[in-house]
Amino acid sequence: MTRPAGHQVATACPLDCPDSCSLLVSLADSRVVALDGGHANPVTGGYICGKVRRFGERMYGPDRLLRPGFRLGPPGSGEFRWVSWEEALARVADAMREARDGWGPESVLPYCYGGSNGLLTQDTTDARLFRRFGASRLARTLCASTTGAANQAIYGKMPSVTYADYAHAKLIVIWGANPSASGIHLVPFVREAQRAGATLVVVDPRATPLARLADLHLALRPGTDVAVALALHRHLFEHGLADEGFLAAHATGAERLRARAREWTFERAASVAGLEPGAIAALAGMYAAASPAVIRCGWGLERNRNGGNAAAAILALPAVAGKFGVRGGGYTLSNSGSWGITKSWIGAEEPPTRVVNMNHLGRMLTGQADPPVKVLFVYNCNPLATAPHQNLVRKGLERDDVTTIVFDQVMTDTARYADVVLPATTFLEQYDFARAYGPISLQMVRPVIDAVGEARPNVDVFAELEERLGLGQPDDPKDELEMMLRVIDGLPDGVGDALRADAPAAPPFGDAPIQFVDVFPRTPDGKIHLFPDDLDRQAPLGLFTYQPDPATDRHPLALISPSNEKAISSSLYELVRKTAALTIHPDDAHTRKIGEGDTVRVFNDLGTVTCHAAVSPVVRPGTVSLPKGLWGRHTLNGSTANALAPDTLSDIGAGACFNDARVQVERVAAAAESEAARAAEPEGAPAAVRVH
Ligand SMILES: Nc1nc2c(c(=O)[nH]1)N[C@H]1C(S)=C(S)[C@@H](COP(=O)(O)OP(=O)(O)OC[C@H]3O[C@@H](n4cnc5c(=O)[nH]c(N)nc54)[C@H](O)[C@@H]3O)O[C@H]1N2
Ligand SMILES: Nc1nc2c(c(=O)[nH]1)N[C@H]1C(S)=C(S)[C@@H](COP(=O)(O)OP(=O)(O)OC[C@H]3O[C@@H](n4cnc5c(=O)[nH]c(N)nc54)[C@H](O)[C@@H]3O)O[C@H]1N2
Ligand code: SF4
Ligand SMILES: [Mo]
Repeated sequence: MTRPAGHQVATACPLDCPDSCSLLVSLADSRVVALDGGHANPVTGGYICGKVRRFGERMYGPDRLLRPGFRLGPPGSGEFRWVSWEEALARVADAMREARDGWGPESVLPYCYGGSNGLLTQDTTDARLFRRFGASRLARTLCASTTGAANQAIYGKMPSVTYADYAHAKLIVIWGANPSASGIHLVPFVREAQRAGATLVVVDPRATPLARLADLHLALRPGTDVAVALALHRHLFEHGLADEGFLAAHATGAERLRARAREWTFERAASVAGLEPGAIAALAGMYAAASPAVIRCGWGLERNRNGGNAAAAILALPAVAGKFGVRGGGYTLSNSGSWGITKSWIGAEEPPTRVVNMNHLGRMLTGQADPPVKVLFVYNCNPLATAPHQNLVRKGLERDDVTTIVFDQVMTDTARYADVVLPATTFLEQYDFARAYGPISLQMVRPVIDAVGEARPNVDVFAELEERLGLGQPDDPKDELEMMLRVIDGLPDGVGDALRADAPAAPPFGDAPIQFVDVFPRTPDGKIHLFPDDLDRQAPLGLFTYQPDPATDRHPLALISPSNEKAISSSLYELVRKTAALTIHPDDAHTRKIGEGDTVRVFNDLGTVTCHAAVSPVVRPGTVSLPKGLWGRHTLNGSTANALAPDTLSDIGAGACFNDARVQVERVAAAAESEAARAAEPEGAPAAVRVH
């Protein structure tokens, strides 16, 4: 491989991806010219994804925010007058003060999510500022709230099987996850297990790359996983295949789970899920027989009305079937909790202010909130592209009596609506800590170049705002470096020492724990809770229940919007220039006279997306798919899947329901005409920012 001249610097990738790769960044003339995989985190194995290889294009690209700005044109215009940080922060502080004086501090709503998943760029000086100010609190529910609630209640988020141990499994079930896009370093271990004779099962409405390599693919209807999982439980319990000894010693609630599973015969589950009963029976037989057997529980299955029950029923399987206690046996969900990090470094108590579910941003901005939102402070997030009910969010962002601040690295769809934009550094220009949530690894992220333009790190900007608002305290860490040291001091014993010595840090149980050998449930009594009362109370119909498919004659198709290999949520999608396509099964396309490449209208009562069609049996009939994280520029009408996604909440954990949309699809123009439409589009992005 030829490498560009110059030298390489080691760092790590803190983006919201489970893998947290070790990186080697090649520099020439103090500019990033290439990114590649390192070996410090062994799972990285010297290679990284294609999208982060392109990170330099994002850093130096035309969408990069270089200076603070005040919006000139109407909301959404993206026209800004560039100002100094002094002017910008003075205006932000004034807006926050005015909101507090007129409406109370809860009229300020901070809004942040996965932008940078590191430990420094979120929940440090930002949290300190908003807590001391008394702003509204945000329930971070766009992702993992549903699976997280189930995992917390059942296992206390026990650390789970890490990637390398998949090589030891005899049966691998990939359930509602697509690691070929969303966590690529798992795939080689799955392949290694297959080569050693392991059986692979994929449960997914789409024929993902791994589904195509699987021994069994259950292409179920979205939102029906709970039915399939309960049918597996029924089989285990009714045929003497449940590990009664293990359950008696380590679990509570098995009888109540068994009672709820009783009605879920293979036939009933199959009719709900749109599968053959024999396919579910085949999985049941394989799962009961194989050990080590591991389930990779993903996040695709959580984003619907039944997502919490689905996650709970799936997570309960290894307990009931007795799959723990061996290397390569058990389950994998997020491993971010492995470290037991308490974020003691925030240095301010959380006030008892109102909690806003981030899925309800549109409602908060357009409804009768009391107090109303007067300042919306968006950072680490691009809600116009990533929150549900996009049209309501857009309407909210159009309000002229709210000061919207967007602190980001690039001119996102959301930033175009901001009154004030603030330019943020990327992970190649700032310190951070990259905490993996697939593998168990924690690494230092170092600035490898100076900040581009006038971009500044989150830690510094929030600390300065705190000073301006008179909320600073003498021993506060005031900048990135001070905060970084405070974070290192606040990490569990030994972890900080390893990071200081520039060594990979591991928790006391190592980076490849065996469940029920090295790690145990972190519930108060150390047991598995198969039927937590709290979950039973939360779920509208109770725990281990199924709420029927909401499809109607008007909107008969289920729309899902999973992650794809080109972006991390909406981040890096700006580098993609093509119009997006809706994937639709040939049967559904045929009845609608839709051909490959046609322009189609995808719609429901919440919105409409106009884009191209990709006719393919990759999705099951009755299900259509659009990528998650698209920008307005990727469709023909500026709306994305999020315009069709309801802002209803999942059954458990009040999580997002992106995969619970029901839509109709119509042909608008044939492929030839849509070619013409494509040609008429400006090449690349619309001129995003006009400089004055
Ligand atoms: N339709 C649909 N929508 C979805 C999903 C889905 O499945 N379908 N999935 C959801 C999921 S899983 C998630 S996690 C969310 C993610 O949704 P978001 O949290 O909105 O994540 P991103 O789209 O990556 O946007 C993050 C933004 O933060 C900025 N950023 C990154 N680092 C920093 C930093 O250090 N400082 C500052 N100030 N800004 C920074 C980036 O430039 C980027 O614009 O999207 C959800 N949206
Ligand atoms: N390249 C890339 N990597 C990413 C991300 C990204 O956007 N791009 N996002 C990151 C983030 S924030 C997250 S949370 C993770 C998410 O990573 P994953 O867990 O892989 O989640 P998704 O990609 O949302 O969906 C995974 C699969 O679930 C399927 N699915 C949809 N609905 C259902 C259902 O009802 N049941 C079942 N069984 N399957 C269903 C989809 O078809 C898809 O193949 O990936 C992270 N990694
Ligand atoms: S996005 Fe994921 S796969 Fe890509 S470099 Fe970052 S951690 Fe690695
Ligand atoms: Mo996510």
